Amino acid sequence: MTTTDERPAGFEKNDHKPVGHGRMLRKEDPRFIRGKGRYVDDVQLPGMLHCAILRAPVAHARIVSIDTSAAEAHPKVKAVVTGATLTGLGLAWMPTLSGDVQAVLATDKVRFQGQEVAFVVAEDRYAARDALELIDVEYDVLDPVIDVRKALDPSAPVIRDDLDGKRNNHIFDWETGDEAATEAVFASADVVVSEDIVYPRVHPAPMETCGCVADYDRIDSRLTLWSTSQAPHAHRTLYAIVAGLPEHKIRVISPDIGGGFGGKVPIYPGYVCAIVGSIVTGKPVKWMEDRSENLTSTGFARDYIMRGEIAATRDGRILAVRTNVLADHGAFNGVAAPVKYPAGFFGVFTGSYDLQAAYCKMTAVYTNKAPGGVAYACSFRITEAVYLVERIVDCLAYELKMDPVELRIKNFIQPEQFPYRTKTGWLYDSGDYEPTMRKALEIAGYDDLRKEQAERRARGELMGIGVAFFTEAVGAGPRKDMDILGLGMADGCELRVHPTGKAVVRLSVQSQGQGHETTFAQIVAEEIGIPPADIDVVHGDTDQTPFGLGTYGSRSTPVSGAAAALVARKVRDKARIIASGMLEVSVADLEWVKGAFHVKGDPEKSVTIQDIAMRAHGAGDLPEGIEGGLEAQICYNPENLTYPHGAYICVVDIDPGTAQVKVRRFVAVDDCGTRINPMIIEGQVHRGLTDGVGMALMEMIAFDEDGNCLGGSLMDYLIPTALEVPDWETGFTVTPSPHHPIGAKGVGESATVGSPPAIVNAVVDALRPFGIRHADMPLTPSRVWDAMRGVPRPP
Ligand code: MCN
Ligand code: CUN
Repeated sequence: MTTTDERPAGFEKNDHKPVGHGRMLRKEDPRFIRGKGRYVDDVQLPGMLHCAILRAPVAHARIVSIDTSAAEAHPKVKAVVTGATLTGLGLAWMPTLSGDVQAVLATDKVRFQGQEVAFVVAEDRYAARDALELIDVEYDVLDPVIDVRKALDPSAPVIRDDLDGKRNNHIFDWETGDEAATEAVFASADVVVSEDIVYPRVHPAPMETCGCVADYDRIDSRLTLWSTSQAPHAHRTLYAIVAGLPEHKIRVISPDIGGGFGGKVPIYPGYVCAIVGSIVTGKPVKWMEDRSENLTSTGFARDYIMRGEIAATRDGRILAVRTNVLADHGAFNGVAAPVKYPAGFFGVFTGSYDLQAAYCKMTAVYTNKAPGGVAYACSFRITEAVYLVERIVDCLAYELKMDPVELRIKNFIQPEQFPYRTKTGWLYDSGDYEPTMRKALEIAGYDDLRKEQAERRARGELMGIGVAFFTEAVGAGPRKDMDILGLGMADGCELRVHPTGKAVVRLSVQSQGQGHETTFAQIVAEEIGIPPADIDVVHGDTDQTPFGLGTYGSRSTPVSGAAAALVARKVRDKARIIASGMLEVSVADLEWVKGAFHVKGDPEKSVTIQDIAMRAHGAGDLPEGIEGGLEAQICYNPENLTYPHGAYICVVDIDPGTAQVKVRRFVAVDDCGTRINPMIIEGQVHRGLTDGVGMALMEMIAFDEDGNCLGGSLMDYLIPTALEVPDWETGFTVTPSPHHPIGAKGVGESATVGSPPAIVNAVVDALRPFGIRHADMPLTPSRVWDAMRGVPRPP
C-alpha cells in the first residue's frame, strides 16, 4: 500500500499541527473496537413494544380487503394498524423529499413488492412478526410496469392513479445545457461516437439496517425519536409538518449509525409507523427492519439508462457531450436532492474537460419498484454523470485509436481557466488536473503496464488497464439555489470553551462512520490552539445541536467544516480582546502563535487560550463591551460548492476460461483540497473504491417480469469482501478550495464516484481483442462471458 503523509499547503505551521496531522487516531474508535458503540437497536426503554411491518407480496395489486381480527386476538399484540386507520388520522400518505407523496401504508393499491401494507405492535419482536402472518389481505393482482423502457407506452398500466388526473407513468422531463448549440457542434464534428450505457439499480446496503425507537409522551405531548437518520434536524422539521406535532416538542436523536451511504437520508414509512404505534399505545415502540426489508424497500440508487454521445475532431479534441437519460424512479418519486435539481447534480456530466457545448435531456418515470434514487455515495447523481462521461470518452479513445490518458490530458480544463464555468452552468472552484493524472500514472507505472499488456496479449492473456478522471461537485449548497423542501442548505455550529480551557463543539451534521468526532475537533484545534483531545464533538441530537441540513453529498466538510473553522475564529477574536486586557496592550500589538497570544517583539509576555478561557469566566472586569464566557455560534451558508477531483487507474486480469474478472491493482490519486486527516481520507477512499468493485463487478437489484425483487438477501445481492479487492494504492495532490475558510473540499463519495468507470474501462480494455467497446455493469462472469462470445464489433 502506498501512502504519503505530507503537510497540506496553505496552513499555519504550528506545533499543534492538528490539521493534516495524519496519523491522529480516531476519537470514536475506542468505543467502536470494544463493541461499545450505541446504535438505535441498543436503545432499550422500560415498557418498550416492538413494531413489525406487513409488506406486499406482489408488485402491483388492488387491495380488496384486509382482515386483522386474528392478529388482534394474538395475546401479545397491542395494536394492528392498516392504511384505513392511518387515513382516519390523516397520516396514510406523506410527502417525499422531492415533493411527491408516498403511502405510509397502502390504502388503495400496492405499487411495489415489499410496500408497507399494515403494521403490528406487540410485546416482543417475535410476537410482532408472528402476528403479521395472521393478517389476511385479499389482493386483485394488476399487470406491473417493470421494464422502464415500456413505462410510457400508451398501453402501460397507470401506477399512480392516486394522483389527480394522472393517466401515464411520466414524472418529469428535465434538461440542461444548450440543445441547439450542441446540435451545431455535433453536426460539424469530424467524429461522433455514441453508446447506450446503463447504470443499474444498486443498494447502499449499510451494515446497520434502518430503524427507530419512538417514544411519545402523552402527558407532555413530546416525541423523542432515536432514529437511523443522516439528517436529524431536517427530519424533525418534516415530522412537525407531516404529523402536525409542534417542532419544539420533537427531539430526534441519531446515535451511532452503522453506515448510511445515503440510504438514511429519506424518511421511511417504518419511522412513521413506529411513531403512530407509540401514539396509539402510549408506550415506546421500536422498529428495526431486517436485511431483506432493507434491500427491497429502502433507498435504492442509480437506475439510469443513458444514451451518451461525444463529438470530437479527428486529432482528439473533444468538442461536445450530449446525453439522453431515462430514469427509473420506482413507484414514488423519493429522490433526495435540492428542490431545483430533480436529477441531482447530474449536470456535471461534462466531466473534467473544456467543451464547446453540452446538452442533457432526461425523462423520469414511475415503475412498480421500490422508491429511492439518492442513496449510495453518489454526491447527488454524480456517480451516474462521471460514469457516463468517462465511459464515452473511452469509447472515443477506442474509435480514435488513441491512448485514453493522452485523450484526457489533451482535453483537461487548464489550471488558469479556474474558476471554470461549465456548459451546463456549474462553476468549478479550483483544479489542477494534469499533475493529479501524472501522479497516478507514476504510481501505476503506466508505460510499463502497457508494455506488459502487449506481451500478455501476444500470449492470449486478457489484461486490461482502465483510466478514469473525475470532478465532483460537493457541499450543497448556497441557499440561494439549494434547499430541501424549502429548508435552505446551510449549517449551524456552536463552540463553547469551558473555564479550564476544554471545549465542546456542536454540529448540525451527523456522522455515520466518517470520523467527525475526530476531524471536527482537529479543525477547531487548528484554529484555536486547544489540543483535539480536549475538544468534544457533539452531533446527532436536535436538542443538543444547532439547526442544519445534515450529512450527505459529502457536504459536512465543505459546509459544516467551514462553519467549525469560522466559529473557532470568532471565539479567537474574542479571546484576542480579552488577552489584550490581560497583557495590557492594544489588540494590534498581539500575535497569535501556538494557541497563545504574545506581545509582538516580547514572546515572554503571553497568555494561552486556556488562561484566556479562565479569565473569560473568572472574577474581575473584562475589557469594555466584552461579555463573560468564551463561546460563539454561527450559521454558514457556502458561497459555492467545492469541486474535488481525482485520477484512478485500474488493472484487471480476466480468466479466459471462466470470464472471472480479477482486480489486480488499483491506483487512486485524490485531490480534496486541504486534507484534515489523511488517515480518515484514506479510509474513505478505500471504502469508496470497494463500493466501486461491488458496482462494477457484482451488485445489482434485479427484478423478474412480475416485479419480484431478485436481490432481497446478501446471498443474491453480492457485495465485495476483502477477497475481491486488491491492496489499494493511494496518493494525493492538494488544490485548496479558494472560498472554503481552510481550503478543504469533500471526499466521502469521491472514490465511489470515480472507481466504477475505471474498473469498467479496464474490463473493456482487456476485452479489446474481441472488438468490444462497451459492456454494462455489473460485469459478472456470465456477462463478460456473453460479451466475449458476442459478435465482434469493428475495431
Ligand atoms: N475529510 C478530511 N479532509 C478533507 C475532506 C474530508 O479529513 N479535505 C474527512 C472529514 O473530516 C470527514 C470525512 O473525511 O471525517 C468525510 O468528509 P466529507 O467528505 O465531508 O463527507 P461527509 O462527512 O459529509 O460524509 C458523507 C459522505 C457520504 S455523502 C456518504 S454517502 C458516505 C461517506 O461520507 N457514507 C459513509 N462516507 C461514509 N463512511 C462511512 N464510514 N459510513 C458512511 O455511511
Ligand atoms: Cu448520495 S449518498 Mo451520500 O450523499 O449520503
